Amino acid sequence: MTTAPTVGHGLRLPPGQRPVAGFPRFGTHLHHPPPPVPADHAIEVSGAVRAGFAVPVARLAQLPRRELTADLHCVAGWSAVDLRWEGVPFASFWRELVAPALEPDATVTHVVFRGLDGHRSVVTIEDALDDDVLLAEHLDGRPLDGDHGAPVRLVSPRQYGYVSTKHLRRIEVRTARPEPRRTLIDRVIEEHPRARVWAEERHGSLPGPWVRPFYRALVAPLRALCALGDSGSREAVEQ
Ligand SMILES: Nc1nc2c(c(=O)[nH]1)N[C@H]1C(S)=C(S)[C@@H](COP(=O)(O)O)O[C@H]1N2
Ligand SMILES: [Mo]
Repeated sequence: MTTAPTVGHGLRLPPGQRPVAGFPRFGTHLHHPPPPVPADHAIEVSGAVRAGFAVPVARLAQLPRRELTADLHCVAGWSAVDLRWEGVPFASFWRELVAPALEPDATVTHVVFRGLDGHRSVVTIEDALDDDVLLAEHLDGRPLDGDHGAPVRLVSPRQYGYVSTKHLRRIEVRTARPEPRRTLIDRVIEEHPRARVWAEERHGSLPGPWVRPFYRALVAPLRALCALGDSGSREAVEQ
C-alpha cells in the first residue's frame, strides 16, 4: 500500500487533481436523479458462491465498523477533500459473509460492484481487500443521502471515483476479469483495470496526463448537468 497521504486540502493531491469546495454529486448519471431505493433493500452477492444470498443493509451495523477520513478523486480532475466516511471495511464483509460462502476451489480474481442505477465497477480482489475500502452508509456523521449513494456505497479512496459505486445493489464474485465493453468510445475512455490515483491510471488505453486538458474543459458543464439531477440536499458549492 502507498504511504502517500490521502488528505490535504490540495497540499498533497495526486497528480493532475485540484480540490473542489464542498462535495458535488459528480457521477456518470449526469442529469438523472438518484435511483429510488426499495424499502427492503439488500445487497445481493452472486457469482462464485455456492448459492447467491442477500445481505440486508441493517446487517452491516452488526459487522466490524470503521471510520475513515479520505479524499475522493474524480477522474475528471476534481478532488473532494476530508470526507468522513463510516461503514464496514470491505475486507471484513468479505471475511465474515463472502469467504465462507465461496465455491470450493474458486480462485477469485475480481469483484464487480453494481449500483441501482446501472453503474458498475470492476475491482481486482487485491484492490477490493485494501484496508481503506469501505461499504459506507454514513458520510460526515449522517446517513448517506441520495446524491452520494444512499443507502450504501463502495468507498475506495486510492482509486478514481468511478470505482466507488453508489447505491450498491449487487456484488459479483468473479474468477476472471469480465469482458471489457466493446463500443469504440468505451475502448478510448475505458476504465483502468487498477485505477490507482497516485499512479494516475485514469484510463485503460491513454496516458493519464494526456486526458487532463479534455476533462478540465468539461468539469464545469458536467457539474452543472449533474446538479440538475441532484436532490438539492447538499449545500451550494463554489466553482
Ligand atoms: N451508482 C453510481 N455510482 C457512482 C457513479 C454513478 O454514476 N452511479 N459515478 C461515479 C463517479 S464517476 C464518481 S467521481 C463518484 C462521485 O461520487 P459523488 O457523486 O458522491 O460525488 O461516484 C461514482 N459512483
Ligand atoms: Mo468521476
